[in-house]
Amino acid sequence: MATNNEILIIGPPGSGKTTFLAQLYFRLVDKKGKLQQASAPENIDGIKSAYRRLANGEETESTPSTDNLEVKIPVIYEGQEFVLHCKDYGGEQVRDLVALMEYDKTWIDRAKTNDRWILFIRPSEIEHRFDLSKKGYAVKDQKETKAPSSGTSDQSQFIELLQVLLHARGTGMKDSIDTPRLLIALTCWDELNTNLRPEEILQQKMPLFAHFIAANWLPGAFNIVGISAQEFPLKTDEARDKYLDEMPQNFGFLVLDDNPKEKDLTRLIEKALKL
Ligand SMILES: Nc1nc2c(ncn2[C@@H]2O[C@H](COP(=O)(O)OP(=O)(O)OP(=O)(O)O)[C@@H](O)[C@H]2O)c(=O)[nH]1
Ligand SMILES: [Mg+2]
Repeated sequence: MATNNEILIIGPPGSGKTTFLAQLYFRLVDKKGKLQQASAPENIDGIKSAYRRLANGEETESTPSTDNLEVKIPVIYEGQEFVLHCKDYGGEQVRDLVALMEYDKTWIDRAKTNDRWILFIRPSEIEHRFDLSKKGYAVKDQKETKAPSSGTSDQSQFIELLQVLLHARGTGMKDSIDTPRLLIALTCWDELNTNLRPEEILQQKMPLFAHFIAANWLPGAFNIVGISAQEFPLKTDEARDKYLDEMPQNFGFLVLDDNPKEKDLTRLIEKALKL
């Protein structure tokens, strides 16, 4: 089946979508990475404010849930020119897909027209699963045994999210999935302080989800990478000054098989295109 180059970034609130898109834009404009801006952007409504904020050393603001903004940038990659087309939307929409188990036309279109999905998961925010091998039956703590407030665990919510989107797209799960290609991006990697590889972190934090992916996607149709688009939190004056002085485009890295600290953030898009 032919696979188009349309990319859908899927991520719940606070998973780092807007920060990544703004940092990506800095890199494209700089023209030092694998993907480079080819001509003036057609539309960057989705990242204008984040771009400005980062340039001032400030964090991005949460995108309002009703926002659906365009990011359309003509780029050149391996000698070929095409328009990189992504959307920035409020992550609340993704949360609602799972909570309400329903989708509107916007999400049907998104699921159908994009053959390459990048799923943003922020592992530092994934709640720890209950590990019987470390606990045993004897220790029973009332606080710990009460049901999580969200009902189902974080990892089952990510499974449900992919099931909802596959349903919206009309992709069955009887046969292994070839398209949509799936790139799982573990975001805010700096928060993990780890030397483990992305697939090891996914296995450790979300074993059920990792199993779901391996069982349903063809081996070459998915991949797992780490990303830190911002490189460190911008919570202190010192951190903000560093961003101001050294410029946002000098921060951020990817954790890839061929480079555990790849500074070229445009390679996240390359990874999605090469799947
Ligand atoms: N430490 C660290 N923080 C990050 C990184 N990327 C984003 N953040 C922070 O994470 C928070 C959420 O980032 P956003 O880019 O706004 O997330 P979003 O997915 O667009 O969220 P919504 O717009 O609410 O859907 C912000 O406070 C960012 O500063 C990173 O690489 N490292
Ligand atoms: Mg956002």
